[in-house]
Amino acid sequence: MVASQTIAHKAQTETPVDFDAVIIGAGVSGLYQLYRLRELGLKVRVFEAGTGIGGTWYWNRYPGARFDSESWTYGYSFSQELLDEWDWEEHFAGQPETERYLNYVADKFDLRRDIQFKSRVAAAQYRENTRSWDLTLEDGWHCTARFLVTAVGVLSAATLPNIVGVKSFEGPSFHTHYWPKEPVSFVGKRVAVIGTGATGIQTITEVAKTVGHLTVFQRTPQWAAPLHNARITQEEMTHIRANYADIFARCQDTFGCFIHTADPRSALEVGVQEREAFWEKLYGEPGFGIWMGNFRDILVDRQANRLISDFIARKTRERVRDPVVAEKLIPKTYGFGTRRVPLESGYFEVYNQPNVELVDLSETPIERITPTGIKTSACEYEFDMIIYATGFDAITGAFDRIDIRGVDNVSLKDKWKDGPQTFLGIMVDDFPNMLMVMGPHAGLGNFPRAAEYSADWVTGLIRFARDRNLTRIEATAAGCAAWTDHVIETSEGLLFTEVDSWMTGINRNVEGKQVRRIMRYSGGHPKFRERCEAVVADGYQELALA
Ligand code: N01
Repeated sequence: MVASQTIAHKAQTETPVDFDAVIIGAGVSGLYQLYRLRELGLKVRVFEAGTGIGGTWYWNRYPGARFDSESWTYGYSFSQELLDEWDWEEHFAGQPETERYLNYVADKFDLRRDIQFKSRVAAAQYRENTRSWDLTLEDGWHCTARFLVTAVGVLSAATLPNIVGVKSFEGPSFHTHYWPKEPVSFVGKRVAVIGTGATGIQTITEVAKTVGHLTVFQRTPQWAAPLHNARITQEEMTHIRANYADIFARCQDTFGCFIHTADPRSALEVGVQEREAFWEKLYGEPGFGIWMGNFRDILVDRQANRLISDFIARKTRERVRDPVVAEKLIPKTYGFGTRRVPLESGYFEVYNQPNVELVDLSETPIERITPTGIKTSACEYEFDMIIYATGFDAITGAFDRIDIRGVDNVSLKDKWKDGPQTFLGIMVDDFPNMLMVMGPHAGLGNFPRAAEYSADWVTGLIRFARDRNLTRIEATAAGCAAWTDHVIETSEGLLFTEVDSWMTGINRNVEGKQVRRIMRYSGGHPKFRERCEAVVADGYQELALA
């Protein structure tokens, strides 16, 4: 009986598939995943909604877009040749430079020939009889693949605000994520920006340089700190290149794969003068040191968090001339670092400009968007342009937008309606042969560092299956439950879990995303890798393989 079942199944799995693997997304993780799976000799197709390479760095071409990770920690580490060839221009590269870099990578490794652009995946259905996935694109195009690898990004499902009349404005309006490729001029224009997250802060700072008049609509202020970007000199690049091995090794050792390591001291155990001097130093240094390289307890201990919050508040007050405006810009409902800290380049000084106005929506909420502008509870504003920097349906949003169905037609969106359940953030029970690169419950941080690891792990598993003629890989329900519990456990005691933000799954513009959920692994990347390696060392026995 068992033998004949096996033979019958073999025949079914011999039904030809169009591709060994389909990857959704040609961003940082999708490109690298393609490179790796091709190395295995697999027939791979990448579906990409955009017309070009880059994912995040293809779409987010809004003014001022740049990353907050040091460029030289952000590039791929897998190819010595690539490291030798590519010179970063800035310590924190802007969107054009990063997009150029990813295009360079795609060309160097001849990746484009397996990428199908303008191809948004609308549905993916697992077929048990063939142990494969049926993929349908938005335009109805259809194909089959043994493995479905999602590389859809963490912040890729942009959301407009759920404000009445949002479509009624008659002038140009843009969501920052869908910024046009053509230059947009703000000169002499009355421009509104809604949203003051990391994107809003970058946009506002850049728009303010040339705008006629800028009005910023702020619902929640942000704790932001200086980026201190600079160009990279030839000598610096030579030094960076000589030290790449150390740089990447150091990133591997840190919690979020950044170059910054937490200081082992408690903020409460050092004297006031020493603490202030340390914070002054961090505030004056480039990058995320103030967040990731700070005393070990600022993100877990309320008193330590209060102290660093007071320090940053003082800095903000020093930089904003009008004390009333300064107070509006200082968060009062959550502490420093419990939301993702935006790094800024002159953001607070923007509010010293006579042509910039801050509207605090907690005092005067927006009632509607009108054909000519924005109406708050206090007055009606007229604008030539509205910019929505209103963020994303983060982490699970890009999955929700695809109708993904597994065994017995179970819908992934339904399965995750109360929060994601995964095994290692890579697999989900009931969804055999679906592998997620940087899915929910993966650790966040310096994205390419974590994505490279994730794609390597996925590649290892596919190689293992291929070498043993296994055609069905699935996480067990028990494995998913245990990992999900562990992810929740690792978040306990971290102050960020008490705060509404995209990191806790909140998006007030999206139905069903109003309740905080644990969306990411908070045990740090070294521990994450340790757990993943244990699964490999054990011959993947924790998975159901057939
Ligand atoms: O999105 P956000 P983002 N009415 O969700 C407001 C990464 N990133 O695109 O806070 C009025 O942070 C909303 O208000 P509130 C980075 O990880 C990286 O800015 O919900 N306002 C908030 O102010 C970042 O954290 C980099 O009360 C509304 C803003 O819109 C992540 O992307 C650069 C509203 C959304 O902020 C997301 O950042 C940029 C409404 N109806 C971004 N709806 C680099 O390193 C929303 N808001 C590179």
